[in-house]
Amino acid sequence: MSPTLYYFNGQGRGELIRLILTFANVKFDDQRVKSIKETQGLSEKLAFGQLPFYEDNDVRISQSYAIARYVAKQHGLAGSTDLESALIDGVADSLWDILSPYFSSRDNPEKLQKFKDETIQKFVSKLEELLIKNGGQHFVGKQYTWGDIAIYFGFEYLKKLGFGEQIKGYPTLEAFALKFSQIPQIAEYLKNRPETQF
Ligand SMILES: N[C@@H](CCC(=O)N[C@@H](CS)C(=O)NCC(=O)O)C(=O)O
Repeated sequence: MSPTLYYFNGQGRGELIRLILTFANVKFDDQRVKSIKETQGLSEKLAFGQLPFYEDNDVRISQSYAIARYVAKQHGLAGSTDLESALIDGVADSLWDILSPYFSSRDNPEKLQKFKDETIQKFVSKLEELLIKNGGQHFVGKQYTWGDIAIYFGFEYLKKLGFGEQIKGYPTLEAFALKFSQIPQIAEYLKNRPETQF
């Protein structure tokens, strides 16, 4: 049986996992649930009562980064040395250093302005620098890793959340994102991905 990823009908904490599985050409059941409670048998399986949740036969994993790292490791996308893996983790962690401040400030106009004017620039300019320093194609090493996929997701997600203007002027990141989106299995996935609210 193919693995199943349970998440809500949105990108949020689930999309990075969907992209890693897609990049690795893994057929998976993309279960987009309306509610945890209303999905029969789901809530008893969740270690922390939250989604995303990944199930592959008797393997059950909660927490988005635990799932992402697990599937990335299975498909050779998590580095080939301990140091490379740590550097990839660092890149991937920066994704939620950008996104968490958005989710905690979106209902507070003053904080949201700070997010727009400072937080985005701070991280995105560093990511542009890091990418250039490593040759412009990948954040760590010479091939795609889940760190690259995390930043691709974050860069595009910021546009979806309405911050397209704030991430203009980073040509290396823009070219990197475009190239990733044109990988055949990713292009196919993006073409068929449902339009969602978040
Ligand atoms: N640290 C967790 C956070 C998971 C999380 O916040 N999940 C939210 C959706 S994005 C959820 O399941 N909310 C429903 C609930 O808490 O009942 C992860 O990365 O997986």
